[in-house]
Amino acid sequence: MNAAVDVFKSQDSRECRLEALNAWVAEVAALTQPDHIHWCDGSDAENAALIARMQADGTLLPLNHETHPHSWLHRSSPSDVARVEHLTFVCTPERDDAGPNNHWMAPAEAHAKMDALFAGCMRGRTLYVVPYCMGPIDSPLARCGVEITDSPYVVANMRIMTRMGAPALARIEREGSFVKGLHSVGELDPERRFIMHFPEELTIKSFGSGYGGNALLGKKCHALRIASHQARQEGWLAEHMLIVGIENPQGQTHYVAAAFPSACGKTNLAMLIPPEGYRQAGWKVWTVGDDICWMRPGADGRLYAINPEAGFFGVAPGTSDSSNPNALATISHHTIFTNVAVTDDQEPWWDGLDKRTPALDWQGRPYDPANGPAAHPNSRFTVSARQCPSYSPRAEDPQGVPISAIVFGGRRASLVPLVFEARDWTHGVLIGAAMGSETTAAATGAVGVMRRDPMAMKPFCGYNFADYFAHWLSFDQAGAKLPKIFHVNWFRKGDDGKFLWPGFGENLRVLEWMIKRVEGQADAVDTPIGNLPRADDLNLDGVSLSQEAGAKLFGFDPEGWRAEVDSIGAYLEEFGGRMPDALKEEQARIRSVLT
Ligand code: GTP
Ligand code: SPV
Ligand code: MN
Repeated sequence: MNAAVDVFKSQDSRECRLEALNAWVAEVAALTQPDHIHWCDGSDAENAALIARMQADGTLLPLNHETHPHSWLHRSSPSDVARVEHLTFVCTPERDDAGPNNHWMAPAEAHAKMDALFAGCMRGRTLYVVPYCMGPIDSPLARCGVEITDSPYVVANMRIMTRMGAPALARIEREGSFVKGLHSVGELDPERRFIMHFPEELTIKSFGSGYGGNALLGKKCHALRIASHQARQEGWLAEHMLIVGIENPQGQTHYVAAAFPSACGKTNLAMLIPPEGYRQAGWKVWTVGDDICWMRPGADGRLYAINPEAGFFGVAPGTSDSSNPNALATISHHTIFTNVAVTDDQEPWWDGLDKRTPALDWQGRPYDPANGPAAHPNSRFTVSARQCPSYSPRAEDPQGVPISAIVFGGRRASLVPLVFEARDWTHGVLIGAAMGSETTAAATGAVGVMRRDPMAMKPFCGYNFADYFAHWLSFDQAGAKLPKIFHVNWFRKGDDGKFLWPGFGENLRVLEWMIKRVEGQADAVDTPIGNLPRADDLNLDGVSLSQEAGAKLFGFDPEGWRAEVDSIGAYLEEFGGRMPDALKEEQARIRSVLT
């Protein structure tokens, strides 16, 4: 512990070469009144000292070091276990610029509210200055930020999730600009909790939560809400998408970016293990990213994508040797687990992992099924992407990877078939804009309620969705070689309430069809909602589907779709005159051929 204290105290007075950053740190310190200020360099020694500090005060609990070396359990406050969309605001000067898709507050009012919460909140605490880079440190697509936080847990997670420390600070000093994120756990009081974004000021203020997307400000706050605003100004896209490389037996790799809402299968698809027959034939799958994708057109007209993150903050429940062996291998060491259960020999455990019964639940109580699931449904692991066995050799390519296909998808128990293809870019943007999905435990609130979640960005778009759709449409220019756009639904259910499609590794069968469509080698049927495969356009060798399943997964129900397309039309209308005509016309065109 003494060593830990020394590491922190020795850096109390350190500053950087960028006056704007020194001035901001000084201003925040004057407001929050910390006992110490520590500039994070990201070193191993610093991390070891932080972990020692957190072990000493119980923030991190040791796990079984034989089965899970260098891994820890963190139990968050039971009222702080997910993103809080109702407390998340986009504070643009004009309300309409945030759009009906965001909660809005006037910037001056929001600053005053937040600064009142921050006043004196770090007394008795250390203020950590966390410089980070989103994206490979030498990538022109990467962008930097600095998070000020009083949570060592946040620092430890940011070190895994971003390129954190000295190299990021050096880039910030060189570039002179950075996104400012101010965070305090406060008292973890849900009544005194707000996540505020000021896109014009490239500023984030987050108070009262220590959890995931509320607190690791590089992730959803910077890399999506602020970055989507920057991307619109600068001509690129910041998306809630995984990036995966699919290598065919001929050794060609196509990269696919896929937007699914929170807890709808991004991490799983990014780490997919091919079914046995595919493995034998030579198919390989390469993980580039599992949650966020930044893309922009390259000189050849294609979209090039980077993963701005360096780690995975993945959903634990359901992760098993059969569903996602790559994830399980990734998290076998050097992992922080949050809100999982533990077995009697201190191994982390969650529902769906295996047949064992845990000793303690996520709150540290003796496990009792009457209290609900042992691990919180939104319990997570934080782990470096480099530990993933399928981590792509191109994952850190500063120029990014070329995207061949964009996939949208959600949890739709009924109506929506397994896969269909957009006719063209505008149709694809409409398909993304019309995405619907049942809500999950990744955010507080009711679970299983169908809502529109365009491009999986409902909680994350930092500006008016109507302008966002217009921005998407603007990529369709002369010379552009845009990816094909598809929609998938792994979550269609039968009359018995069970999933009809086996999912997980078997999803490669659907990806293969997409890639063949991109290459012009697979057939589809032209329907009003897009191009649908027949069951025999997919390789289904070794999959047994009932007749009901086949009919629902590959069928198209005109009556159901008429109602759906009407509902999409009504949704577009909610944005009034700002909604691009091209999308409204596309909706009307589809509706007209559905009669
Ligand atoms: P966030 O990190 O919240 O953005 O989530 P995510 O989109 O990465 O979701 P993830 O891959 O962690 O999956 C969430 C849940 O969906 C887990 O319980 C998975 O087991 C389940 N899931 C993922 N893929 C499939 C699939 O193909 N079929 C079915 N039935 N379930 C799936
Ligand atoms: C999500 O909710 O989409 C996540 C987890 O990836 S969080 O970091 O909390 O946003
Ligand atoms: Mn996510």
